[in-house]
Amino acid sequence: MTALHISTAFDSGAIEVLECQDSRNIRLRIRADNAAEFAQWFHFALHGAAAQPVTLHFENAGQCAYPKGWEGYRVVASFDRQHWFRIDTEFDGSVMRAHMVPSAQTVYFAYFEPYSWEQHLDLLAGASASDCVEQERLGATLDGRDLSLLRITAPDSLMPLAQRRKVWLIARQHPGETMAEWFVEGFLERLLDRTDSVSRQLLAQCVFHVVPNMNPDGSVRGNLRTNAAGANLNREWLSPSMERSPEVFLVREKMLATGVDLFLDAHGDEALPYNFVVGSEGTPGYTPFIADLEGRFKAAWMAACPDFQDTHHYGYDEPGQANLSLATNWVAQQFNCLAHTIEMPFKDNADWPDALVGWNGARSKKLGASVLQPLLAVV
Ligand code: GEM
Ligand code: ZN
Repeated sequence: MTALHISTAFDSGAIEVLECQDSRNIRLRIRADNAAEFAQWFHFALHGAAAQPVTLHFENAGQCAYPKGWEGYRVVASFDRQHWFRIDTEFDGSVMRAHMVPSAQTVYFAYFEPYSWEQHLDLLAGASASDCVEQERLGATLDGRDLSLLRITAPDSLMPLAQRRKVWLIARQHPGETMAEWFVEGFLERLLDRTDSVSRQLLAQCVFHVVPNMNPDGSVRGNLRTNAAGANLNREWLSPSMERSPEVFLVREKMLATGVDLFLDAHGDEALPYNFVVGSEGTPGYTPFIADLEGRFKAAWMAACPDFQDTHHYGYDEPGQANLSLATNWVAQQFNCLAHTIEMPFKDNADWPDALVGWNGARSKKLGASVLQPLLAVV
């Protein structure tokens, strides 16, 4: 019998091991972000447990950032790091326990299907092969990684560039919300599909600015919610700085240069098992025109994709009460445009559950591809 061992020495690897001798009693703690208190993300490999009954005890689950995120949640596992599935999991309010009998000596576990830095670089490189795409390095993150933007439009469209709608899509301000970058992968695959007439019309009428990963350092470090300096990027939009939040500083500067007609910010939600959006109803500049656009956008998305719904969501900010340090609110106020935060579930879509995988990367990709339809409805 080989000894059990847990490894985290890989992209977004994160867990604290208290005890790993008895496969039934593997005692773990979810560790906090490197420079902030948020704890929820985990990703690790277990070696040596083939054919043994494994129980993982996440002993501090009740003290994590979003304890309600563990209610009805199932841990994600994989043998080949390509196909991820859900395993039996229960949460007693304090400890979360997950059970499986691995069929192989090595098995990976994660909070959600990971999206690695190498996958990110491949996504940028693959998209850049299109003659509709220009890749632009906006600058460096605090750990020295490239912050990259894709500018996408039809080079041969008859519509003058100045008349085309400027559509911005950013994702993964919160690095543990990996579904956001899966969403962008699906969005780009469809947008660059020359056989898709929705895509061709959008590329003729719009200039897209896409940031697939707003938080490279937090992603690689295995943080849930913050960058290398401990900044929650979605609270930095009023006064970003190169010292604490260069990711927001650089993207905001680019937006001010290009202008914004429509903004989407892709996220994941720990507790609500649904796909939904958050609008900018609480901003001072909110108008009936924007409210009408929001309604048309959501109606068109529901018509295009049953995985999207507008019944279960965060509720609405009171008029004038929006926190303008959030991307969606700052952009809506600054550019008087349609702006939405998109939320996907860490759990599953309760309207259309999938017992084997729950919500996952492939379904996030499909949702990302489907958003082209409501974009066409409003641009
Ligand atoms: C959320 S956006 C929160 C918006 N809430 C309301 N009530 N307008 C955040 O940053 O907290 C996005 C996310 O993390 O998923
Ligand atoms: Zn988020």
